Amino acid sequence: MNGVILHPPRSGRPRSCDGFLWEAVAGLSQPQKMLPCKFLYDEEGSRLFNEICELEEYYPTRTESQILRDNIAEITSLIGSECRLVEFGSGRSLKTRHLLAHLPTMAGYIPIDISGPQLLRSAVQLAGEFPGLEIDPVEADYAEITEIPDTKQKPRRTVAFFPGSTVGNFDPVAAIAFLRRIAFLCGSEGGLLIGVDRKKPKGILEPAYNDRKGVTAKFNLGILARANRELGADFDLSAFRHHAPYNETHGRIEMHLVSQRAQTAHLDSHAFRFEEGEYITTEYSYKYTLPGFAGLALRAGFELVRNWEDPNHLFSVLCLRVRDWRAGPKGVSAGFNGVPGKACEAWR
Ligand code: AVI
Repeated sequence: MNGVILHPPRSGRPRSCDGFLWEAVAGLSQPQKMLPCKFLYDEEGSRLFNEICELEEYYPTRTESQILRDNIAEITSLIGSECRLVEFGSGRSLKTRHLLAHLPTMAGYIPIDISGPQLLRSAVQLAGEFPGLEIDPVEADYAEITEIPDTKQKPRRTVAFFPGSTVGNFDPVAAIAFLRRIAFLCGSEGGLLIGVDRKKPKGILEPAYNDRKGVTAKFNLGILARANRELGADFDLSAFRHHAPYNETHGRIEMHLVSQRAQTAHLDSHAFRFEEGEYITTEYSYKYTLPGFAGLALRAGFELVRNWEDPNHLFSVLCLRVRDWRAGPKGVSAGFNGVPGKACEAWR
């Protein structure tokens, strides 16, 4: 097959930014003030996150890429031919290139990302690099996706790709619900290739989220700048400081914005009072042991097929197989856009 098959980005609704105001108000009204991490990723936030991925202290990106490179033959043979590859939170699709270059034949590639401009740029670039590959980008909050576009060629199976340990940004209960959604969307014969950051000493974790150049700090403070710009809030950015400690009890990095003095910030008609030292939680990044994550995946309807890791056990790439897609995520099966399991039946 020759020629570029690039569809214009579809806009999957609802888009998370539609709810920024009420989610920010709801989050800041809780006893422990919080802002959902998805709002860190506007265009500037996505750019800063790309910069984070290249920092010396931030080991996950390069470690995962190396694992993919070192094991690409086995990984792609487990995925097999004629698959529809769906990437949740595709960003620049950098790691995906290893897969696309080695997968024998594919039904299509469906990148899903919340940042429209980045999604389009990256899809156009990929279309140039992989002529003949059907690319069907979806601009959406991947956590809320309820259907996957059909590809022209009927896929033998659907495989989800969820790299970067982004699953760690969900709390474990939400992670199970999200993986269930993936199992449901992929259907029987479906698979999941997922990157998972492993539990490790604080001495490695904390520098990764508190880098010397201050890029992560800028990324974190960006959520307040965005609230000021888009919602008319009046956060004083110089009066908040980035801090990201590892909480060993919960096995997670917590990104905080710590108020440097007693102050009040206004958003819409609401006033939010901060004491000195009080903080807003902007992100959790959970770390897992291998049995811990395999157990979580099992509860979501997946079974572990294979684990690849680096020699220092910093990071894992797991291949999982759908064993129960029927459970479905709460709230999706009833309102699914089409008949639940319709596509799956066709692959039997
Ligand atoms: C996107 N996600 C997997 C990153 C992480 O490591 O949790 C987000 C991040 N936040 C600060 N640095 C990186």
